[in-house]
Parts: sequence; C-alpha cells; structure tokens
Amino acid sequence: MEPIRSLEELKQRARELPSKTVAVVRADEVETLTAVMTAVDQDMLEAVLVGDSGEIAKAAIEAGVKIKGIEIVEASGDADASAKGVELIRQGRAQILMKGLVSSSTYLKAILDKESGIRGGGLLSHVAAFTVPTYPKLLIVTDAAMNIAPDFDQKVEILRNAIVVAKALGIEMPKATYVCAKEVPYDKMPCTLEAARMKKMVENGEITGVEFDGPLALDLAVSFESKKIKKVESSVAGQVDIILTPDIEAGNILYKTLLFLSNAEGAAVIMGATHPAVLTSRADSAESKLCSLVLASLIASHLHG
Ligand code: COD
Repeated sequence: MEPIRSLEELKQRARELPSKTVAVVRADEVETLTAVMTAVDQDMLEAVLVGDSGEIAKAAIEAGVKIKGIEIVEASGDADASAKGVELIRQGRAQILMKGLVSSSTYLKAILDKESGIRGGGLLSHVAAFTVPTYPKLLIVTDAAMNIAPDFDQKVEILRNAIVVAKALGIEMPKATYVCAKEVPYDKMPCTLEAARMKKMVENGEITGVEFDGPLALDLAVSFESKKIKKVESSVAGQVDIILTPDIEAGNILYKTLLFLSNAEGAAVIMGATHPAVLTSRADSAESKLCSLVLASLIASHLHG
C-alpha cells in the first residue's frame, strides 16, 4: 500500500476499510459525539455509546446529531463507564476504545487494570500523527501523553509502538529519531547518550523495521536546509517519519506547539493494548477527534484484519 501522507488521505482510506465498532466512554460530550456520529454517518465506523443515556441525549441535542438506533450501554460515573467500555472490547463487541468526558487517568487505569483491562504484553504509549503545513508528509510524535518519565527500555518500547503505527499508515521502513538538544553524543546530556545507544540497537538488529539516526536536534530531524548547513551525513535527517521525545513534557510541548502555533492537524492513539484506544484532550476539536478515530480504525484493521 502507498504511504498515507496526510490526515485527509487517512480519512479517504478509512471509507474503504471494513467497518469497526468504537466503544465511547462517557459519550456525553459534544465534540466527541460530533466526531463519532460524523464517522458513523460517513460509513467509517459503528459505535456503542457508554454513559448516562439522559446526559448522552442532551449532548446529542447540543451537538445537533441524531443518535437514534445507536446502542447505549448505561453507566454512571467515570470509573463505571471506563470499565464498561473496556469490557465491550474484551467481549469482542467493539475493536476501538474512545475517551469522552472522562478523566485521562481513570480511562487509562481501566485499560491497564490487571484483572479486567486490555493490556497487551508490553508497554502502552501515546502516538500522535500530524499533518503540518510546512512538512510534506505525516509526522509521528511519541510519547506526548502517557508515559511520564520513561526509562531507556520503555523508550525502546515507545519507539516500537510508533513503528506499528507507521506500518499501519503504509510506511514500510519509517525513518525515526530520538530528538535531543544536540546531534552528537555529549555526556552532560543523558538523552544524547540514550539516542546513540538506540542507534546501536538498530544497527545490531535488536530493533527492527526502522531506519534510525540519533541524536538529532529537531531542526535536523525535519529540515534539509539544516542538514545542509550543518553538513550532517544521514539518510534520516530532514525527512523523519517518527520523532521520539525524551519525556512527557518535551512530547506534550511539541504536540501542543504543532497544534496551537503551527496550524497542524493531529490524530492520536494509545498503542500497546490489545486494541487501539483514542485518548484525546478536551481542547481537541471534533475534527481532530474524528482523525484520531480514523487512525485507530486503520490500526485496528492492520492489527486484527
Ligand atoms: N504500559 C503498561 N503498563 C503500565 C503503564 C504503561 N504505560 N503504566 C503503568 N503501567 C502498569 C504498571 O506496570 C503497574 O502494573 C500498573 O500499571 C500501575 O502502575 P502505576 O502505579 O505506575 O500507574 P498509575 O495507575 O498510577 O498511572 C498510570 C497512568 C497512565 C495513569 C500514569 O502514568 C499517568 O497519569 N500518565 C499521564 C496521563 C495523563 O494525565 N495524560 C494526559 C495529559 S498529558
């Protein structure tokens, strides 16, 4: 499959995929319902709404969407709704989980629950994909919202989860970097040493399915001009598909900079569980929530057919 180069292309592709079902945790939120019902109306997805049916009906009126015929699973409160949403995935009645008006940590804890959750074998992490007006292809950024201060092994897992997303987007051999403040290993900057160690792991075949260079500063990751000026020899510099950030602050600042200062459009998903889970922020637009849903649907098809 040809690589998907923008979120617009992603939405086109979603219409051609077999329809998946999304379980929406506390669907009584206007932007979430708007996104979900747009996807349903355009035959991209089916939905089960979880929450207080009275509140969901009110939100539907406010959003101006019709939810007649859509299944509602009654739940009261964040923890109950999160648990019931996760249960729908475990029962095979839904293949995508989506966060509505529920706190991120309650939602994530339900996914992670040892007894009743949907953990996969490895680490769960947040992966975002952006269409940026100044960049010619999708830019994947990780981890902006789940792992707070990952250690080195967790960063390797975070990279692996992002590689799965890139493959789902049709990028056969994604180019990835670990962004730091410098492009040479420097013992006073631990991230640069980690990036160099990761590069060795890729060279040794311990991490596969990716072309990796690091450390790279952000300018070198995305700018051929910078690569030329700094005379850096790298097949990755200037054209990365995946940016791994050192911690949640760096990831979140990059994520929000792209969205709020760079006119980017973003989609995001939690990877590493048995099924993809949408974790959007309350500030995200209905359009951004729709893109996240569509990304999750593409990943669900990639993972489970
Ligand atoms: N992947 C797999 N298992 C995990 C992960 C993970 N990313 N994180 C925790 N676990 C497991 C642990 O191994 C343990 O078994 C259990 O879950 C509980 O672990 P704790 O006690 O470290 O985790 P919690 O429950 O206190 O917190 C986990 C959260 C994901 C809720 C926490 O890391 C968090 O709050 N992250 C930030 C979420 C957020 O607020 N994002 C939005 C704003 S950016």
